[in-house]
Amino acid sequence: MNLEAIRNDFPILKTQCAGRDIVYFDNAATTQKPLPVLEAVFDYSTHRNGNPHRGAHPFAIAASEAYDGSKETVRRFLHAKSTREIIYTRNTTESLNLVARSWAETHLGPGDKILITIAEHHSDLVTWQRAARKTGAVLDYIYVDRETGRFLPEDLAKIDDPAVKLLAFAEVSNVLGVRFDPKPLIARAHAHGAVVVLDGAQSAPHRPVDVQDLDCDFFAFSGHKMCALGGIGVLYGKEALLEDMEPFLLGGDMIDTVGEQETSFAELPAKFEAGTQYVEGAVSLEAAIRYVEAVGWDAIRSQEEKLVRRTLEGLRQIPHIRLIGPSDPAEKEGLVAFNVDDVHPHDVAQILSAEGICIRTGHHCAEPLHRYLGVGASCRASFYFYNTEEEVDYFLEKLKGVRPMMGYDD
Ligand code: 7TS
Repeated sequence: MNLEAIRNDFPILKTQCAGRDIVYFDNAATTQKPLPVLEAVFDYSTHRNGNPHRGAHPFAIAASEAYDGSKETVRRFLHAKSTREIIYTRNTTESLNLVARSWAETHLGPGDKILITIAEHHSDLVTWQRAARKTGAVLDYIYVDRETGRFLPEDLAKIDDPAVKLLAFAEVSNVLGVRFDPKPLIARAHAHGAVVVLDGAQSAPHRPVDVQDLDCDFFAFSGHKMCALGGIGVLYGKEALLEDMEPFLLGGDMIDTVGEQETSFAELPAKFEAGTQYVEGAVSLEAAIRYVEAVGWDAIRSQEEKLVRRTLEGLRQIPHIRLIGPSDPAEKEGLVAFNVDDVHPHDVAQILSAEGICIRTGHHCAEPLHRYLGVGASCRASFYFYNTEEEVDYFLEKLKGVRPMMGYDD
């Protein structure tokens, strides 16, 4: 991997801050966009912009081709059977809401259980709370070991309960950094016919996905976390399930025929894509997938592993650092959350920000997990393939200065 050439594709990384190139370690929140992605959108907007699936003029046709063509790239990226199974949404959150509204709220009832984990992002948690409340189903949790971040084995047995009709979890936790191998859990849930929803927000940008091999029923991810523009996300769903679901949004482009009282819906995937589609987002996602694939999954993985290893080794040598989740680099996927004793995470972030380092603080939309771990908030450094070991060293050096700056002398 030619890191210098890659970084040249991301002009934003050259932003000057505190006398140097900015250090962007907030990639789990959103990644930066490379020139080929921005150029693809510019090219579409300057030469081909139209409203897809409407009209016979050249721009409407070009827009339809751009939109539908990008779906084929996403299908290939996910290894889905058909583009009928690929629905564009705004982001992971909307994808999960679609499943909650259009599947869970119409297929579950009293006596049923929804099983999620304590490590979920709010978008994979609050959604199921409402589905449970509306249907009378019970929402239950798989808890994690506070040291290793791994699911408690005794809680995994909950999956085998035939009352569990829906299992939802994130493949990679945005706080613990742990990857939960989804395949065995999916097989276990399928043994009694439960539907499995995978939140791929933190996994799809970093490792190849094969929804057929995983055999998950739904898979959600966000384009903006993998170099695409904000506002484009994906929901993959097995065709038979999607066929059996009511659309979540109603309006133009998702209909077959409309009468005064009754409407029949369009075929998949249009049934779930009401209104004028976000073609610019679709174009950006296609370009982003091509970009990330050209960098290569092995290169991405090895760069992120290097960065995580160096960070964890460095943190170990700084007194008063408390890691969130496992400390073994082999157990971490591209992000490290931590706290500095006696210093509020917001102060840590502000001190680092003044040095040109962007990290995230707060509960990272995982409030129940933070409460379970007994911490109010945490700091998080999250990496992507364009980050460097030099940036990690700079971050560690500045982090060392945080407690002294707050008046502690050890
Ligand atoms: N699921 C996980 C595991 C996430 O990390 C996030 C976003 C989402 C779902 C929601 O994604 P969205 O694109 O719909 O917002 N996580 C974060 C984060 O960790 N910091 O900012 C957003």
